Amino acid sequence: MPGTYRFSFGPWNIHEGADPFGPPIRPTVAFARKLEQYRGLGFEGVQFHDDDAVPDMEKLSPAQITAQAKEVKKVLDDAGLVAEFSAPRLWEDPRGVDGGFTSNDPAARRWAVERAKRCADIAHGLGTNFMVWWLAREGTYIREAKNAIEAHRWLLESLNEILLYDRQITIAIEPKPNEPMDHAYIPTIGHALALAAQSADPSRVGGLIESAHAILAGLDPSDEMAFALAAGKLWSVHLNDQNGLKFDQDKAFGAADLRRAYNQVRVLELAGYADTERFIGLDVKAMRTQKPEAATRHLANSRRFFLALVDKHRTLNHAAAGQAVAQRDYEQLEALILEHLMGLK
Ligand code: XUL
Ligand code: MN
Repeated sequence: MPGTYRFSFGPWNIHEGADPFGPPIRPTVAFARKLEQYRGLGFEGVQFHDDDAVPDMEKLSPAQITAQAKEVKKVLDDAGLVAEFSAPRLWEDPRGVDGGFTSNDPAARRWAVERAKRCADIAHGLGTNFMVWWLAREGTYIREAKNAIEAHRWLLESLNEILLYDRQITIAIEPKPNEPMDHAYIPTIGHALALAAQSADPSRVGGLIESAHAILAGLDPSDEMAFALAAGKLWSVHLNDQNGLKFDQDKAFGAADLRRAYNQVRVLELAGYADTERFIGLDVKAMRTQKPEAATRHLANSRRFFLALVDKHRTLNHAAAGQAVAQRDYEQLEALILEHLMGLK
């Protein structure tokens, strides 16, 4: 029996449509209302930033933070949902303006590590051991602003401090090469896994690959995934799509390049990812022009396109494909794939 996939998204994937040149164009949807929509859209996993779960966390004690996270867990249980991960949102706090873990200001670095500890507490309160680190502002607008050697060492020290603080927590690093910073540290999965290997407990540090982030680094997402999969380190994915080297678009999965999407599905199928219980996260955003009443369709559509491509992979004539590979007849292989994707045969 081929495995079945589990899907997740984050509350930020139902959003107001603001961009750097214009205000929100859709009303804010309350968190509780978002949760109500998960099951209907075909999702069971909820991705959290720490302050999605505990909005006032900066004003609360560690005990109060954990208590609030546990309350959210009850809401999830009642809705038949599970938390996939908690991620420290360092980039929206004034102290994280120049990065947290790699800030030149020692007070900001200390704050970032303490915040990540609370994020780990929140993960446990929500019922998961899993954290994701998207290193939003760990980098620079101009290279001369930081000593990058020192900054990478601070990043490793911060990672180690969290691993030692919490012996249960596992951390997936979500690499991205730019935006909001011009030059982001840890731009690819190779960088992320190198950092993992140097850490105090390499077995508890892995990666999350987002399609758009790989494309922004000029790389193919399926090969980035394969690199992590070969090392047993692909612990989640953020599938979406991206039209070339622009701002991070978070388009619906497959919307820009269907064959590139197919290859991401193929590599996950080859790895038996569906049997790992890990989630297929869809980090997709509705277009700004989308009216409020249909601003969740990008999520259901991305899931549907993913499953349609799974079906394409499973119904491919694998014998014919294998024969073409054996004969090094890649024209034949390519025709086979394209005809199958287009439904010609
Ligand atoms: C940013 C991004 C984030 C992370 C979670 O590009 O992808 O939403 O996935 O912090
Ligand atoms: Mn993401």
